[in-house]
Amino acid sequence: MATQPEVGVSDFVLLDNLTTDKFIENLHLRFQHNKIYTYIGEVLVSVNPYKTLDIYNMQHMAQYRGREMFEVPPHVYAVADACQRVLRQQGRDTCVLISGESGSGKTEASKFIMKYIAANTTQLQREYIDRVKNVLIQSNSILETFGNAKTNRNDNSSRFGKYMDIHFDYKGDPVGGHISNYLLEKSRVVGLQPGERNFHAFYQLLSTNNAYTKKYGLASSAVYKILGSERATAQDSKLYSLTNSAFTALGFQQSVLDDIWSIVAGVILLGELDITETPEGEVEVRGSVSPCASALGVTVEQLRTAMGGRVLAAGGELVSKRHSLSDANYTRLALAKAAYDRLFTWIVAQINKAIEVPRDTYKNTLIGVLDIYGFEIFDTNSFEQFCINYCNEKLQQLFIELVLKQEQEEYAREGIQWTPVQYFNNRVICELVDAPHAGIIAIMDEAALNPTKISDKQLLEAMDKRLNGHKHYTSRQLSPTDKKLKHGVDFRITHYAGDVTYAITGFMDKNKDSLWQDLKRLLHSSSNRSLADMWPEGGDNIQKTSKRPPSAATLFRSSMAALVTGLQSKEPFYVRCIKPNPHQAPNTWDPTLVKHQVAYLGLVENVRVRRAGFACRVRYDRFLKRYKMLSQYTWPNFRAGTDRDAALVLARDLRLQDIHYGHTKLFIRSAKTLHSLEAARAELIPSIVILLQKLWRGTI
Ligand code: AOV
Ligand code: MG
Repeated sequence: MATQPEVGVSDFVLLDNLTTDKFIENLHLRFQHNKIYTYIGEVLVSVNPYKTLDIYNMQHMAQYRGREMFEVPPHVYAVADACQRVLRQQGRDTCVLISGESGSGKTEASKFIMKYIAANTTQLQREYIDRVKNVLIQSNSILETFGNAKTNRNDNSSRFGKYMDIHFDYKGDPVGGHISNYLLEKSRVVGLQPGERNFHAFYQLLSTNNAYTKKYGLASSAVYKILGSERATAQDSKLYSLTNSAFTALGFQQSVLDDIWSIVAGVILLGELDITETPEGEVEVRGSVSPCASALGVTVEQLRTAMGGRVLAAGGELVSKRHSLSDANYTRLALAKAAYDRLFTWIVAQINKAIEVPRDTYKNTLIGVLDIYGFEIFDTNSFEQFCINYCNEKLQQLFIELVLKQEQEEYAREGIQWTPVQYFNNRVICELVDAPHAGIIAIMDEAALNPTKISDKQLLEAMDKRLNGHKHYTSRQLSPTDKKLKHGVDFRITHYAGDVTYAITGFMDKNKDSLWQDLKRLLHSSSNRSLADMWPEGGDNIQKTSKRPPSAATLFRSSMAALVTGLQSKEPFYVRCIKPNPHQAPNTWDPTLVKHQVAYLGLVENVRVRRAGFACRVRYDRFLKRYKMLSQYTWPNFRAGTDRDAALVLARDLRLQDIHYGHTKLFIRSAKTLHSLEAARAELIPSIVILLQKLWRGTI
């Protein structure tokens, strides 16, 4: 592999006359030759091939083991190896940030990274390490079953955000991990866009005749409302058994599996409940009441009561309130969404129990892999897309801060000659969404707290008033001539990755995200032990006045802030994924689509910063400590000046090329120079050791 001729340049830094067109030309040329990976320094650009390439087997893995990134052709394995090397050699936490729009290959990249890490362990395998490796890999298939769905952009689209920490022991072997999940798109449970599917789990359950379909009277050939027009496929049936074996491998008991699949069946059946109104104005629940109640582990009576009305605690008294027909239907769907959403989070928690290790058993080093839903523009964009796209803004902001901004600031601080590279900083868009008291989330929360019920339309009016004049926000009220926006319904955010029009309908409700206490009590009372366990607050005293929980957007904002803080403390590696065409087709290149992504990901700016940048920067004292033995002028000590003077003498003696001297640090332009220094050091060290031993023994 390493001997194959290179196609184009394998690192964009080496491009002559850098322009966006030249950049894309190189990317395209390589794509045509199935070279889907190219570097910008240590940043990996990856183009989704939409076909199986023979570049991921064990031999390929072996080629990357312990090799510097520039020694071998670009590959996602090289990134994984670099991560592990930083961790092993420097004892530093690392993370891989994978970004790109929906369908660009993020989840696949994250899986290759995990696969590589799991395979790349030391020789002496211990049983529990094998178990951890297995769990890391297997957990993916469970998460995808319950958290992925077919969308119009991607047949296996992640509908949740995932950040996985893998913990390592002192030998650098994985000993455990932790998964954090972010905001599952639960509205999908009860509402699909045309051509899309619900979560894979539903179809997998229906794809075979199994104990659950039999028990709850479900049939693969039947049409179920929440599943849209899609049916289970042969692939679903294959995946159903894979999911179950993954559960078993993770140590889930059969009784827990029964609980899980029963909840999935219960959610399907909630979709089938037929709620009507009697001539007396009472709500009547018909249809699949009995199997639905059975699947959720409650009685028919309990289910009917929960749909028919609710009990409120008002001024110390309990008051019953009957539901209207629309309230009852709202309740039914809210219950389905909440039950599924909790199920997902609970499964993640159980997986974590299976892989978590006490802190004192690992060396406190870890690799984090972030695979989050990509930037989305659908025909209709709602609250979920708003959160997903905000999340992508935050990640882009992190990239800008760490790759584009800090690098340039450091050159300025160190007095290095430098022509600043212009780039678009999306901070202004992050603030449009999350600024305290002024951003969209704050305005939504204020509306949610208002004692009188605020409608979606009123929320939009409040946003228009407060955000009037913001360069990245508009609505029909603010731009009356913009016919693409529906008056009183739509608003548009000019995201870093493009304009997205959001329909305000449902924002208030989805943000409040409240579930009536009755429903929590219902689920907590379930004979399905796992389901009851998922809803501990259902056991609270109804009289207890609990504080209103934070809104969905506020929770999401806080979890994003915590995520970003966690990532900032680690040594980051980046994978920037590109989608070559919108049809999920192999060998197809859509120049406009690619150009758009290259532009918004800031890849050309990235090359400019990198090109003017340096492979290595190191404090003078550290540089000397490591390399002073390479020159007679600095070994064993340099007494004729400062550390900076010493470094200068050392670099001249070794004839190092393209070294720049900052105020406190030395900058080495090329990775090759760094490598040659390391090689020379490695060669000298044995003779120095012998020398020192002789000195100790007094033989010289
Ligand atoms: P995403 O994670 O970026 O989208 P995926 O990783 O799910 O995208 O990739 C989408 C599909 O592209 C996969 O199901 C594969 O069929 C194909 N694919 C991606 N990478 C490769 C590869 N390296 N080799 C072969 N096929 C690949 V989303 O989750 O929608 O943002 O929310
Ligand atoms: Mg994904």
